[in-house]
Amino acid sequence: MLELTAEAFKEKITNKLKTDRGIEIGDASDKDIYYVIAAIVNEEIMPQWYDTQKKYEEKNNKQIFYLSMEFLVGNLLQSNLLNCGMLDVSNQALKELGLDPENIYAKEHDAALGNGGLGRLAACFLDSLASLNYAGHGYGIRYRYGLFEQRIINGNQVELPDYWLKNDYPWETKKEDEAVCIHFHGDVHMFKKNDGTLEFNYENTDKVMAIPYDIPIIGYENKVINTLRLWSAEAVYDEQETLATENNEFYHDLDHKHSIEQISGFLYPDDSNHEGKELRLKQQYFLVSSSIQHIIKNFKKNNHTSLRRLPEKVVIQINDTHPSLAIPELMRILMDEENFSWNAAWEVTTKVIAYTNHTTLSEALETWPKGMLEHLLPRIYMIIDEINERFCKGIWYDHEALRDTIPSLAIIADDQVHMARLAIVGSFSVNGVARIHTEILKKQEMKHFYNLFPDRFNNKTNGITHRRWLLQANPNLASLITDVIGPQWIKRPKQLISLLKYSKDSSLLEKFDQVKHENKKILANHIYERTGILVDDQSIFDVQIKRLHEYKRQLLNIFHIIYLYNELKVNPNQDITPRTFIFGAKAAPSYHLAKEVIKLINTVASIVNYDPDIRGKLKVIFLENYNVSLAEKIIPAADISEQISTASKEASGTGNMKLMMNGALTVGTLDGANIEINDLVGNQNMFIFGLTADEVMDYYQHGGFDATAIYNTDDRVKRILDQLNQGEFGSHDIEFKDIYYNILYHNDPYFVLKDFEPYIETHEIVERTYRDRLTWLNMSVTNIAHSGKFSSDRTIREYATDIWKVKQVWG
Ligand code: NBY
Repeated sequence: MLELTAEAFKEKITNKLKTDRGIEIGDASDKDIYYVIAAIVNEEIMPQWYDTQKKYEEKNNKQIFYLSMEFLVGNLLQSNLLNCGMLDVSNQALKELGLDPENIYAKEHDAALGNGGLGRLAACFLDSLASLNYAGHGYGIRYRYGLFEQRIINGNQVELPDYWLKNDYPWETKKEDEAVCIHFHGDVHMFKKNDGTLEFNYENTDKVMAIPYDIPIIGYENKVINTLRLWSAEAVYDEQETLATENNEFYHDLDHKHSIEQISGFLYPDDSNHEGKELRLKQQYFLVSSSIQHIIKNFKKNNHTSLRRLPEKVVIQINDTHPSLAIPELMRILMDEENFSWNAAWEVTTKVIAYTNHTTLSEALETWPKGMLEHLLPRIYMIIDEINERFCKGIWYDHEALRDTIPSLAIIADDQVHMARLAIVGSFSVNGVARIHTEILKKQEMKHFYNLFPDRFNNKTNGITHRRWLLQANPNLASLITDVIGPQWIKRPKQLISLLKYSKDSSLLEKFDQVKHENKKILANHIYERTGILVDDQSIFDVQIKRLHEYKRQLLNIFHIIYLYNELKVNPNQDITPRTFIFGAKAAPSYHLAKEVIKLINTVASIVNYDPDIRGKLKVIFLENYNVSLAEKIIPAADISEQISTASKEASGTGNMKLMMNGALTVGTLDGANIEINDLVGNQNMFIFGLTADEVMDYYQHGGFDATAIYNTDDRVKRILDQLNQGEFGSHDIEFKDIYYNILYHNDPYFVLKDFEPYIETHEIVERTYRDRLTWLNMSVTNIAHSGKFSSDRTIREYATDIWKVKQVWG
């Protein structure tokens, strides 16, 4: 396909418009063009998709199944074009047709089937798996509604449903023939068989069909096409006869159908606060049961041997505990359907399942009320109960020293089922997502488990696909890099390190500066189109884009802005480099304090942006509906990357990696992967401030610090908090009192005041450094040079070698 010319591509577009949509190019809308280009891609890859699957079957190597409740894939047309080698020709053809490629690609509705980092990580991993030609597939849920669309109305977040399937989604293929049946509720009967073993039957279950929709995952220029399989819930139709009966029953059936379809109805919009909602538990079991049934069916089709050999052919990585019912579900199938003994089933299960942990925040650790699980999934509950019993007995008899800790290790305790404990006990690998995070798991949160199973624990520092986040999102930077060091970095991102040789070459640094400036102009235009606000493209673009959470401390950022504003009001002639603060953040709909912070950012923006006294030196932009597509626009234009979580709280972060790779400099705490960025680039190439994780944990152990003392001694802090409390930033004086109270009366649980001073001081250094253009550009290029380590290709290779024990399939 590489030899396809723009001329030929144009011809394909015009022909397809006629044959697929019955129109001439002159009458085609951008959407029509979008659909025909997607069709051209599909035509190219469908045979490759088939060939890849055939090869996998022939080779019959071990395959990886990545189970995740979330895949935040975003837009696919552009990355699909890129990966199958047609992006340049498509861009050129569209331009020759007088069309703007950006506009065409933007016609796709982002698939937002995820909340944040965890979901986007899953999508980056799929891209790397295919690009490195590993036989690895994703299994998820085809939510009819993705993550809500955010509108800002009067400064407040308002949530709208994201009906992303409103128009045809060109990337999915429904595979009705491969549907499987899932059972909920019902009665479990136990029989003793002649050989003395037990048999379990279930009756009166509620049945739900899981229909798969497959999405191709295209490897980069290697003709490998893997699969993302998303399951959709449908009612089971043996109901033909009931449909003809009385009206009431008909409506009852419709109700029933509707409630079943709800299982894949929407994505839960919480990224950190586990809520024990039954529908979510149904979703989890729905994903797990349909995926495992399919995996086993496939194994049987390709291997005429015992399922005891499943671990030779299958590894299942569970993305957090959300799919941890995979453990009892695999046990159930092996024992109840395949006649395995408990021990034989356990042996297989614990060799197949591997678990990734993404958080140590206690409020995010999943537990389910035991009664709820027992009612919804009676047989699964029995199995968990037995896993628990055997596990606890094992500790009691084999680890006397740990007897006292049993209540904190038991899978079922306090009438709750603790999913992380289940996941650790039932898997062969437990990994954290950055070095510090894994160390905290081992030494603190999961230390007793670590003592029991030291070999299970390992670290896999996260990564991002450099194809989407550099090659596609920042084509000008990518081609400048290629001009300087050649194109090898695209397949071997670690080779970005060769840029270091040039990081002091001032004429080259100028070119990097020009690219950044071009990107800033593009973003400034976009901001103007979306908000009507003019931002100065010569100002420092200071960016914080991520979910809104107290621990991520957007509040610290806005306090800094208020501080700068207060200073400028006193001294409008202050000689500062103008700054544009850019935010993108969604808050969980029920997270009151997070929504207050969004309101505060927007309120401060509405004051600062229109205050003539400060002469445009500060601008605050909150871009609504932050999503993957918007990230692709903001990241290439960022000068500063705000990674300012309370140390120990951010497991890894991945936005930090994307921004670094695009030449932004990090202002950050020693948390998550910031530490590993710092190891590479050194203190002289980033702006580190604030408490360390050890200090934070020390404070927690000793009851925190005295927030009021800081309020009483630091005038800058006092002024800001009083402004909030006295309604200076609001039409009603109650507006920001909750933030005020949370800091002063709940003792500032995320250490905003404690880190305020070092943060302000660090930003003063940032500003001085920014003025020293060559130093700044040298730092920026140094960051890009070291960013290759954070390609998800490196991460996936590590998973493949250390956890999955799989090799690349060919090539
Ligand atoms: O996973 C994030 C971590 O906060 C971040 O530090 C890390 O880089 C990233 C990838 O490892 N966690 C995250 O995004 N979590 C969620 O989105 C999430 C979603 C749902 C639920 C919990 C967490 N839930 O309980 O429903």
